Amino acid sequence: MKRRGMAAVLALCMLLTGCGARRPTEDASEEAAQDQSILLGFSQLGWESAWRLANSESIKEAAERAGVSLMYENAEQKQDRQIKAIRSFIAYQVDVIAFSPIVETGWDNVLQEAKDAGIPVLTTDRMVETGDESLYAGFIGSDFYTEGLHAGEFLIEKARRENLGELNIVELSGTLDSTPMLQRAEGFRDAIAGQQNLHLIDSMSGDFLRPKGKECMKVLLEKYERIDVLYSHNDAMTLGAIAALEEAGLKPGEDVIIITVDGEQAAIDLLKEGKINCVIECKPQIGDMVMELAQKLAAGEEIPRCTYSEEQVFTEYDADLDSIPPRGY
Ligand code: GZL
Ligand code: ZN
Repeated sequence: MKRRGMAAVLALCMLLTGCGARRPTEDASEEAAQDQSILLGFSQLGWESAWRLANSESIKEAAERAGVSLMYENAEQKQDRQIKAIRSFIAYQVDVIAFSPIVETGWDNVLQEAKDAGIPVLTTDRMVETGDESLYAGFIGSDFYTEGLHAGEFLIEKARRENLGELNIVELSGTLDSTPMLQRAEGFRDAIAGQQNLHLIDSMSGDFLRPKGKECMKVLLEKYERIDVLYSHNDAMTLGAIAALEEAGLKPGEDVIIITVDGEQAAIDLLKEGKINCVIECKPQIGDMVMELAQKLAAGEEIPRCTYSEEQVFTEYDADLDSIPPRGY
């Protein structure tokens, strides 16, 4: 394993001063064990939703389980703080860097610095847009485009089953320029493209935040005579939007069809109550896969360019909604 800067200096001091006299047998095995464990620098983008909190917990618990030493930084929704965190990981000479990029662009310089320092980088949950694919080793997370497709497919299915006519659709999108926002938008639009009766009349960004989801829904309700469908990029914004709908005297799930992504417990509960019509699962618990891939990278092994989570869709037409196990987030 690569010696870290500070750790190496400390070890040298101990050797020179003789302090921390080493008990050869015990320490040797500890030393060996220590050498097996890698040091992973992880930059988390923030704490904007229950999904994110569960994702953070998954990373920390998985590191514990895998015996991976974790340097964990939460950037609290600021890209420049993620860049600073990555720079500190480089200075500390971690074995691997993993991060969840809040937006897709603006990473080339710091990723080039990691590459120059010989530290492999894993993107988790969200992707980076870069002209130089060698700047990161691989991605682990969800296939957001397919999530968007599934949202559109559900709406087409519902319109067909219930013989619905013209439908006005509004979209609450996630953080602009983030992979889930870009791909959930594209997948949905591709799915409904050929349907003459489905009209996407507006899209506003609620930045994946519950209060902004409510604000945007209020604006949309004032702006349009009739809204038949809400497609929301995450459950946090959906919960805010439902509050706005009910304050306006509308019945979510009936007056307005609601399709949402993430699969938080709160959304599943509202699906059972008939206030949401479709919940597209997006798995936050990817920690174990992150650790497995990080250990491979630390050992100099290749990893797949893309590792996608297996995800499902829950709809009002499912026979056994009550059998959905607790979501854990
Ligand atoms: C998706 C993740 C998104 C969630 C939101 O993988 O990046 O960010 O859908 C979260 O809840 O804010
Ligand atoms: Zn599909």
